[in-house]
Amino acid sequence: MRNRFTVLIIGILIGAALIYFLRPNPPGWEAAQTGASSSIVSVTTPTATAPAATGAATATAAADSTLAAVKARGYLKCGVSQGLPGFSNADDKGQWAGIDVDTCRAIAAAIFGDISKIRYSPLSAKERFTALQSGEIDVLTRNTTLTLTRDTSLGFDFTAVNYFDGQGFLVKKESGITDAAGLNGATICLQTGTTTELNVADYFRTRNMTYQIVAFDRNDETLSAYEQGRCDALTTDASGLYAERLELKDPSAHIILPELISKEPLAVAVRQGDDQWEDVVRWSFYAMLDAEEFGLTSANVDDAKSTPSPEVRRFLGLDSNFGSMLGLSNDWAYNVVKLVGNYGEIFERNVGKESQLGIPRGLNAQWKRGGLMYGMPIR
Ligand SMILES: N[C@@H](CCC(=O)N[C@@H](CS)C(=O)NCC(=O)O)C(=O)O
Repeated sequence: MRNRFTVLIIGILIGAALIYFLRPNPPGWEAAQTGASSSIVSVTTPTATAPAATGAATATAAADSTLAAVKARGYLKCGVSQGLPGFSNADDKGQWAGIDVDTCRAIAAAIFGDISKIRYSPLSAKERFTALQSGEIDVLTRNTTLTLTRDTSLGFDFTAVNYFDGQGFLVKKESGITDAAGLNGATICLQTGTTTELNVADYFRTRNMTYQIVAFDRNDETLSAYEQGRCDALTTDASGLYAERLELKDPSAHIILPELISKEPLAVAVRQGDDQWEDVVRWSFYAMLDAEEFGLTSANVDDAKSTPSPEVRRFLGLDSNFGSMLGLSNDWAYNVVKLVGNYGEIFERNVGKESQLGIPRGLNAQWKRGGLMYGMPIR
């Protein structure tokens, strides 16, 4: 009887222990979970109200902030092309110019009030994405088309579209080809690592046209292959075709076909997960769009400081603290306009009527003039 009672007691104790240890949330589970999530929050979200963070976590948070890193380094690192007139191109003295270069300068103007504080990394189409992923550059301002795949699978976020484009074809006049239908059976030169190959495949297949691709890693190789007659047509963004044509021995011997076969919204990319940096990059560009809408230019922005217009005064940082909301000084937008100009200015001098490319504003006109350029409200 006593033995049976002892066995029963031991059995009850073992059962209770099993129930306790095998329950879904074992001891220490809650503490471990809380600890893990709070340390992630404190590392990636360095706000004044974040949960008590350790010194180490705070240091990591500061290092993770691209804006803090750029300020501490003293210059901005922009990824640009290896040479595409109108977008990013260096002259003999190594001076960069182009609409992408000015987009990069706008960010440096907003941060430092100084557009010399920039290092440019010339990147091929293939190299550009790893350069951004690895941290070699802070921002990619390199005629890069915003697509769902690039947005979701590369670890990037696209900020603003700085040029709305579409893909076209360049052919020799003597070929007698005057439209894309005339390309049936053609050999087409293009650059690898670009959106162009898939667009060509889609376009030709849906029209039951045959074609052959000749692809190169570098732009100069692609262009010389076209010039040497290794292909019947060169394809890329229409803006690129205007630029490439100028590099040929006799530009007037080549025509751009009328069809655009795709949408190529060229946008500025940053690494995903740094919202503050994304904001700085996006609003630096919007400042140029808003300036154009306000009629502010690099030449008149100083006079505008005496304007009674409340929205212009806020834009210039006279009666606002938008700069500190972005982690910048309150004259950030003034510096963008003063040192770089408004969007119309950068368009015309780089790719528009004041440039050799002579591209009309088209889709890149202000929304009030039938285009797609729409500055988000700075208020
Ligand atoms: N927008 C397209 C094409 C971009 C692209 O790389 N285009 C070539 C041909 S215009 C280029 O910029 N080459 C200049 C270079 O590689 O430096 C994309 O994002 O894939």
